[in-house]
Parts: sequence; C-alpha cells; structure tokens
Amino acid sequence: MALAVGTLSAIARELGCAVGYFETSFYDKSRTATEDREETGEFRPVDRRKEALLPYGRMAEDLSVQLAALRPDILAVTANSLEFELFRELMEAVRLPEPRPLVIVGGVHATIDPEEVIGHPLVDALCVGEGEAAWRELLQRMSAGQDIADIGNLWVKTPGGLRKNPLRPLMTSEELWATPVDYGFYDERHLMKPFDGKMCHRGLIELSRGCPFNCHYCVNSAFKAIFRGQGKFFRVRPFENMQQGVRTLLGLGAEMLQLQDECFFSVRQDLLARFCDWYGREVRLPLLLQTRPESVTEDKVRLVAQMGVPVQVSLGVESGSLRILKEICNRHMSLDSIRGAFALLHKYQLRSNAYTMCGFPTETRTEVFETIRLIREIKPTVSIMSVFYPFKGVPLRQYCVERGYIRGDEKARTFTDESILQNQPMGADEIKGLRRTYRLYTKLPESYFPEIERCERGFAANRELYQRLVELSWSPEFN
Ligand code: B12
Ligand code: SF4
Repeated sequence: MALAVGTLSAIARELGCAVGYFETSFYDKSRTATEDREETGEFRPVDRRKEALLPYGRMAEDLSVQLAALRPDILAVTANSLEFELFRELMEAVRLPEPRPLVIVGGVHATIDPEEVIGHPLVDALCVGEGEAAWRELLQRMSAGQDIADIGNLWVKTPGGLRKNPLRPLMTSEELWATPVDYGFYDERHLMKPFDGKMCHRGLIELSRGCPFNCHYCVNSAFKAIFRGQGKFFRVRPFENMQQGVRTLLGLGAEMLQLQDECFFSVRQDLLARFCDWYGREVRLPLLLQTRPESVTEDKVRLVAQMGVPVQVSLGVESGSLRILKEICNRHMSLDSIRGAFALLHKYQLRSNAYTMCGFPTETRTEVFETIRLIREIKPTVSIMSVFYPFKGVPLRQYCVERGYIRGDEKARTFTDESILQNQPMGADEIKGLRRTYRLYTKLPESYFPEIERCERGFAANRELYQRLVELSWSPEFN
C-alpha cells in the first residue's frame, strides 16, 4: 500500500477530518509480477495461503457503495502510471454521490503527466510533487468554505478555467518526515511479503529520499527536471525520526525491514556508521537495501556486515553491455565497478541481488547474452530481469517516440509484461522468452544451453522440460 495514503491520512486526521479508505489491491486484476517471477524461478516459490482476492468486476460497485455511505467532500486518489490506468477504468463504472465530491489525484503520474491527468473529465484537481503542504491547505480552506483555486502545487479546474499554480520548494528533511505515517488502514496482506520461499512480515522504511543519479529509463530523471531550482532533491532523514519510524514498524510486528531508499549508500559514511551501530545493537532484524554498484565501498560494506544481521544488498546492474549502459541508460560505470561491488559483498558474506533489464531500445540478442555472462561471472545470490518499459517523462521515452519505436499512447505496463517497442533487433516474443529463461541461462552450466534455448523459443511445447530446469536451478549444486 502506498506510503502517501498513510501520510495524507495522518494530516487529515490531525485536522479533525473523517477519513475512509478504499483499497484496490485485493481485487483480482491479473497475475502479479511476484507470481510471474516465482514461475520463472527468479524467486523461490512461496507456499502462500491463497489470498482471497475479490472479483475484479465488483470493484466499481464496492467503491460506489462505500462512497454512498460516506458521502465524502473529497475523493483523493494516489496513483503511479499503472494505477492511473486502473483509476480510468474504475471511474467509467463508479457512481459518484451527489453532491459530487471534489476528485483530486496525486502521486507519480500526476507529477510527470499532469496534462493527461487533468484532462480526465472527472478529475477536478491534481497535485504535482510533494503533497503534504498542499493537502493541508486544501483541507483547511475547504473546511473554512474558502476558495481553493490558488494553492501551490495544485492544478485546479475553476469556472474561469484551469489554474496551474506554481510549485512549492521541495521540503527540507525536517519537513519531509515530520508527519508520522498513519498505519490505521494498512491491511495485513500489505505487510506479509514473500522472501526466500516464506511469507514474512516486512516493514518498509526510508533513511533517504531521492537519488543523485540520472538513468535515462528512470522516473527520477523526470522528477529532477520538474523540480530543478526548487531545492535539494536528495534528502537524508533526521536520525531520531528514522529511529521512531523503525520502532513503529517493530510495534506493528515487522519480522524484517526493507529500506526503500533508491540508492542507500549515497548517505554519508558517518551517518551510515551511526545507523549500522544502532541497528546492529537494537533492531537486529534481517535487512534489505538497494544501492548503485559505484556507491559500494569496502568501508560501507564492512559497516553493514558488522551489524551481524542477515542483509541482502540489491544492486542495479541493468546490462552487461557497455554500449547499453552508457549510450542508452546514461549509466557511466565500468563493468569492473560492478564486478568489484559484488566481490566486496561476497567477501563480507552479504546476500546480493542483481537487477537487470532486457528489451532496451536497439538492444541485440548478443548484448542480452553479455548481461547473462556478466551475471554468471559475478554470481549474485539472486538476480531478476525486467523488461524495459518507457514510462512517461523519462528521456528514453522521447528517444523511442522520435525513432518510431513506440507511438506514445500505449498503456503502462509492469516490468514483467511484454515489450511494447517496435522495429527492434529482437521482437517481443524473443524478449519474453529470454526473460522467462533468464534464471536458467544465469544459473545452469553452459552444457544446458541447448535445452534452455528450446524452452526459450518454444515454451508451450516444452513446459515440462522448463519446469524440470527451473527446479534444477534451485538445487544446492547450483546455488
Ligand atoms: C517503495 C516503492 C515501491 C514499493 C511500494 C509501492 C507502494 N505502493 O508504496 C514496491 C516495491 C511494492 C513498488 C512496486 C512497484 N513500483 Co515502485 N517505487 C517505490 C519508491 C521507491 C518510493 C515510493 C514512495 O513510497 N514514496 C514516498 C511517498 C510518500 O511519495 P509519493 O507516493 O510520491 O507521494 C507523495 C506525492 O506524490 C504526493 N501524493 C501522492 N498521492 C497523492 C494524492 C493526493 C490527493 C495528493 C494531494 C498528493 C499525493 O504526496 C505524497 C507526499 O509527498 C518509488 C520511487 C519514487 N521516487 O517515487 C518507486 C516508483 C513509484 N515505482 C515504480 C515502479 C515502476 C514500480 C513497479 C511498476 C515495478 C514493477 N514491479 O514492475 C511496481 C508497481 C506497483 C503498483 N502497485 O503499481 C516507478 C513508477 C513509475 C511510474 N511512472 O509510475 C517509481 C517512481 C520508481 C522509479 N524511480 O522509476 N514500488
Ligand atoms: S540509480 Fe536507480 S533510482 Fe537512481 S536514477 Fe538510476 S535507476 Fe533511478
């Protein structure tokens, strides 16, 4: 569940507003990315208790009933690009009560493509970027019966036309984490996540927000362009505030913690030392974190290892081809820095996870095998491959549109769906086959490659062989 919901609901409750919550996660939309990765062997399959998902067709009716009962003044929606597709579908079928609530949308998609969001006939307002201050002001003004047309960060439809208000400066670290998250609505199923074949209560926590890099497939590049001149993009959380956040998660029963920082080792050495010292003494739960290969130094890895708790470090490798890394992804790193980062993690006996992608614009099969060979060489504990998708606002989207690789009106996809790119050295089926057999190519000896290729190119006819090879890839011999 989105952190934004807990943050914005805390502000609303503080102002004395009644808050209701409608959860779209537990309707049976389609297979999740996690389930897909269990089938491909990238994740160890979990014997999950069958989550009772509700039929998708009921979602609009359930929301209509809840809205009729609550009769809210505001219908506030948070949505990334995928979730905005869902919002559109839902709004076609939902019955809004009369008088109609003000419909306001915020989150990643409203930030990177406000024109599309405000163009929706049922959207009355949207929030670009950080919502805390704008949301507070909106609630205060509506409660006082005042005009809401000129609130900073909001775009508002008024009888006189659309008001696109200027951006507020980005919040300081102190402001950013000042509101304690309201976990009152969080369904237990959001907290139970599969890890290494078991379901575990996993708490998500931030020590920093933002990222200092500019990868051309990543939404952070779009955010930085939007917020240029508005203040510091990379912010580190005040230490005591972070401790309080962790203690709240422990109180909720967390069995492991996941740092949601996008590049954790960007925090300064002294702060990392303070965090590790405290975490290793007081918290001692398994920890998942992610960072960039170049940020991995021996001093930082040693600090993390000295905590003496199980740690998994995820690193974005993305590709084993220097051309793809530099010319397409704008990731100016050497393959040796990737090799060195994994060697350090393994020297200190930390678990490692390598994220890779395939289906980049202009990528060839040979380049995908450069990725596969690099992963075989660096031997991460886990590695997962995603399919490139050009989200709105990222530089590679423009690149794809200009060259006719995409039209620009395709629906948003998850990273396990098929490639939408046209006129590429590899077709969507080849990319799908390579992603499906990625674990096999990266884990099993090369003598298996002919059999793996049979599964890659003819999945339907070779399901049994595929299943056997996936199981083999999990055998102790290859792990
Ligand atoms: C943690 C995280 C996850 C977690 C948890 C997701 C969740 N639902 O919370 C997990 C691992 C599950 C996840 C999964 C995915 N993620 Co993710 N994730 C993030 C990450 C790192 C942080 C999000 C976060 O909690 N931020 C803190 C909150 C407080 O910020 P916020 O949501 O932006 O909300 C603020 C404002 O936007 C605004 N706001 C938000 N909503 C509203 C509503 C109103 C009414 C108002 C007024 C204001 C407002 O106010 C809030 C407070 O300031 C972001 C990176 C990023 N830079 O955003 C990527 C990010 C959101 N994820 C991304 C992607 C691609 C995915 C996946 C599709 C990956 C996949 N598996 O294929 C999935 C999709 C999941 C889904 N349900 O759709 C992309 C989204 C791209 C896009 N255009 O949509 C991002 C931006 C990463 C990136 N750098 O490209 N993700
Ligand atoms: S390092 Fe990661 S979070 Fe930072 S810009 Fe690149 S992909 Fe995005």
